[in-house]
Amino acid sequence: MNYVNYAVVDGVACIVFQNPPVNSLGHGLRVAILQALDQAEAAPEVQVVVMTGSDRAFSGGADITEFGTPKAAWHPTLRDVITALDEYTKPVIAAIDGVCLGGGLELAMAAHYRVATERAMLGLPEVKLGLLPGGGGTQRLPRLVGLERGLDMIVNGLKVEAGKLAGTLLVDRVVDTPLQEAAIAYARECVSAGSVLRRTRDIKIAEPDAQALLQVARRNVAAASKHFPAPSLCVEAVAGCLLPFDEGLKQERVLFMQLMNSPESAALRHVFAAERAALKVPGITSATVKRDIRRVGVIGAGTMGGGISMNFLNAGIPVTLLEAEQVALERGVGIIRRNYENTMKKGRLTQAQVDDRMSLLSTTLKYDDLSSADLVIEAVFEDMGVKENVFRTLDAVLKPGAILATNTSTLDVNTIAGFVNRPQDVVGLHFFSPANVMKLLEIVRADQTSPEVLATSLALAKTIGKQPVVSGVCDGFIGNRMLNGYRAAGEELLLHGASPAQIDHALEDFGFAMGPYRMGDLAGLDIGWAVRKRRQAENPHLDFSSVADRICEAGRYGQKTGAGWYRYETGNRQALEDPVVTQILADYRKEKGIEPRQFSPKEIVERCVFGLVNEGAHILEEGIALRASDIDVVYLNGYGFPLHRGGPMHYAQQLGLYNVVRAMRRFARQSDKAAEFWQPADLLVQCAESGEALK
Ligand code: T1G
Repeated sequence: MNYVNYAVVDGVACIVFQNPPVNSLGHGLRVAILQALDQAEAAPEVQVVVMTGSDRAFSGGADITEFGTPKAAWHPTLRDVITALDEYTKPVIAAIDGVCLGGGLELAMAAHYRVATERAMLGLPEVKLGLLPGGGGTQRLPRLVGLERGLDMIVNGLKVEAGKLAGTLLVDRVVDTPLQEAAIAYARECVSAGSVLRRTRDIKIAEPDAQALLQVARRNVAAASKHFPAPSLCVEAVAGCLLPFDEGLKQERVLFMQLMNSPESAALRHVFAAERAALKVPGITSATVKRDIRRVGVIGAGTMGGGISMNFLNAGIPVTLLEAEQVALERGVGIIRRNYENTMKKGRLTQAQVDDRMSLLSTTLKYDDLSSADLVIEAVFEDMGVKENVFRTLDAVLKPGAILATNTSTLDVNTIAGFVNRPQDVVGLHFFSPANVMKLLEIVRADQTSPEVLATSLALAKTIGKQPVVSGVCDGFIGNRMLNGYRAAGEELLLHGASPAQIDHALEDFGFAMGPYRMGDLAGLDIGWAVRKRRQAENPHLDFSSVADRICEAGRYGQKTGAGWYRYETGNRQALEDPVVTQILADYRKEKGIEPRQFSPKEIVERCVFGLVNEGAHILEEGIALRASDIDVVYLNGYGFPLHRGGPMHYAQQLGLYNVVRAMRRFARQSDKAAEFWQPADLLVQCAESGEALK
């Protein structure tokens, strides 16, 4: 593969990177760049060099897929190429369009001058991968944009438009496209002006109050980055700017390697790859036809219907919202408007934007008004009879090729598809409440869902800013089904002696934003109670009883009733431990003949997380999820699993599946009725014994 295109035009050597899609600086491209630089330096006719990429990317940085493999250290490393630029004897200009990130910007900063298009995006986002710029970025960026701005960009991983960097030494000139022509013209100017080789490393940090700036940064960053070491180490690396340049580089290198080997960076790099892998679905290729979604219908103007509608209005897609009664429609539209106005009050929307979005919303009581919709999503009551009515009516009025989507979270999408004469156009689009905020979108592929409908749903997810994960059909799809495993593990802990507060504290220290019992009190315990009662009625031979029933039977539904697993003082949402609950649990254990015991926070976390992991392994075995990392994407984006842990399946593999299986077998020995609950999934046992990773 030709990683660069090299050409000399009137004394200007042009090196164009050719490593699509984003010119990531893998070994092949690094070799090619260095060879081209050497060739230009040795050519007497070359007076100046221009380096550039594509209009999409100067470079997206070091090749993330090389991390953790020998390739990352193959020479020439990125640092070798940058050192060569430092020692270069002819002017080098970096011509930037598209993204110029991470190692890509570090490469550009080692050039003597930089020109960029207005729209180019420059930044050092390594901190978002749990890293810090490891190619001299912590030493060069502050020299080019100033210490304070450099710190801010590095610690926060900011991407900044080149237009906003004009006037700094980072962007010597903002030019129009075609970029290469402008860059060559600029190069010629440099030559005729006899421009010096302005080496970034020779620029001095000018801020007299540098130490004070760093001290403030240390305090602010430490307070804001509880589970992540990278931001603080970014500050320490930048502090190296006050040392001689090569000393600063050495310090940067030590800190970079420390982060590269950290579990937090492994987790963040896993998530970066996982969120992109989730878009890859067998049978769907770039050739799969995607339908245009220009008009959307939403049925049900309740909380979910309103939130779902907002996603499309935000993307500029008109929505027709349908309800059975006018009063419900007006209430739903009012909620949507109030949501926008609240966002406007926070300064994140202008009045004009609110008006534009509301102007795209129309309402109706008649299904016929949906006949021109390209996609209709129902968010009506979770009852199969109601869904049947809706789908049979939609089947009668929608145009051929329209997509019929259900937002159901518990019902069988294959059954729903069976109500219509076009099951190939039926798909589940499971949004998470609040639907206009939560990023996760479970796309439920029913048996007859066509590849076109699936490909269209995946593309639509990206259009409305959602993170899609494709799920097969089962009770609870991926996320809610795993939640059952998590809850069952918690229930067993309560039964055997743990308190709601002990469980919540252990899981919140692990990194969950909220433990399951504070969460239950917030969401309302009566919702789960109703589902258990429905399931018990549908399956009398099974036991859906829960200690939570006793809490609900006492009229304790959570914050909404002032008491649930905890008690709440009027006007205060602080969860306070309640002796009434302690007594309910003690009575329940006595009834069950269970002698309560102590549980350490470590065992609480293991039981709840391994309960998740085991259910996840079953989901993988059954082909409901396409890959283990999809399960992580679901749990990180929809259920608050701590990001620095990388997701339940990644975390389990970091611990060692052998150790996970061994712990589960210990729990099974200690358990009674739930012994089958702790039976490790076959897939887990296979991987534990073979040492293979979950795929
Ligand atoms: N390395 C390898 N592959 C990359 C990549 C990278 N840096 N960036 C993107 N890709 C792949 C991505 O996986 C996907 O692959 C395809 O390109 C399109 O990406 C030493 C150590 C650049 C803004 O953190 O933020 O430099 O799915 O779907 O929405 O200091 O990708 O097609 O197979 O995201 O247009 C620092 C990470 C690295 C930038 C493009 N750089 N990338 O967004 O497309 S560490 C980053 C992004 C580093 C040095 C350090 C985005 C993007 P596939 P995409 P996009």
